[in-house]
Amino acid sequence: MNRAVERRLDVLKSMEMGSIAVLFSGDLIKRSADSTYPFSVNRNFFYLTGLDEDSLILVLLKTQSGLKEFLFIKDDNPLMEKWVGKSIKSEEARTISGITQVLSLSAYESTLARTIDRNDLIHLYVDTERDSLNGRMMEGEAFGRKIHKLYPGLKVSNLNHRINELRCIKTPEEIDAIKQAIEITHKALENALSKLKAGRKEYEVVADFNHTLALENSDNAFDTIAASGENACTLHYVSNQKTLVDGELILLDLGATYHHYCADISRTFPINGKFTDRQKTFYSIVLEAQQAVFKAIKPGLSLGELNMVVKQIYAKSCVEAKIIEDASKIDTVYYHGVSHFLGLDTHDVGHIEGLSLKPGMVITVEPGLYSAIEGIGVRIEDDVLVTENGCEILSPQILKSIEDIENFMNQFKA
Ligand SMILES: [Mn+2]
Repeated sequence: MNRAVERRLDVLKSMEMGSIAVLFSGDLIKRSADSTYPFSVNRNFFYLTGLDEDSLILVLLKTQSGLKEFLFIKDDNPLMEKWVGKSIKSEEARTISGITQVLSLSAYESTLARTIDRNDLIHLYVDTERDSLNGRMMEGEAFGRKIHKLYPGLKVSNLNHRINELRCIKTPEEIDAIKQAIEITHKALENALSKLKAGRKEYEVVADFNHTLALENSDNAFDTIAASGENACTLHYVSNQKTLVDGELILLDLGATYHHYCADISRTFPINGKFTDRQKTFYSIVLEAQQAVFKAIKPGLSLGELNMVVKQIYAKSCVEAKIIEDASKIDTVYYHGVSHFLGLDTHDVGHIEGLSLKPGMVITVEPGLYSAIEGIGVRIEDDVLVTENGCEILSPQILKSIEDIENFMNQFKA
């Protein structure tokens, strides 16, 4: 069965009897004059339909007479077709989503009003989330407020949590898509690395990475971080303006996408192709921490517990290497978590209170070590699938050992 069909059935099962859910793919957002920002589909909508187009609406209905699904798509517009091309047609939308009832957007408001009236509904579900109380309202929330005013008896609830729970566990197809994204990242990273040398700019490294992505018809999963020297101590450094200096390291945190699924990889390379002893010390400690986390991962653990594994290693190794004076100073050289979920979003859904690792979850493992005093920052990040007994590393092909990195870079030395 089409995965999107299964997912909608899961959502419908979780809905109360006498309820309707309305979800939006999202609109084109105006940038300036007649230009808009590139369209980015609402990931939950995409997850439930497989459709990637603006202005689509999904309606799920659960009543005593059964479960129903409707999809509303844009009306044919011959003039717009001449300018921007065709929008999705019913047959295609039906095939991709598995929704049989595909209707025209112009019928949406009347269909919705009639559906609410005729079925004596008591629940409306929307999909919305908030980062702050004053943040911009999502379409789902605005819609929920509007309908609640028109139908005060209708109780409005949020489906976001339920959909996010589903998204946490990846299907084999999703894992495969993440692997594809990782492979594109691998190729692009090696292209960038083959041209890495002192005197070039951080943004040129990004350009080399993006060149391969463009050839693979892929996008950046997030703004690439190309942080050389002390810039690596700024976790999300994305200005990428500095000239690369002989003897310094460059930290690259980057990822490609494949069918909206993201890769998220970090590597740290010596700009001249050879690590100094001190750089090797930093690198080896981070690698040791990463290996320890790989070994620790199993169902039932929390991301917080994985982070403790890193700190335990650092408490010993960083003091021995005199990176910090004592273990109480760890937070000055390591100030982020070791893992986040990965999927349709780079920082994927799953940060749900009390949620522990389960087979089928995909997470990053990315310990880092950043000494502003020494001007050295190292981060090593791979993507892993949580399995029944442990984990499978999804990015094993990406250069990582000191030896492999130096050998690879040596080939390109003039
Ligand atoms: Mn990451």
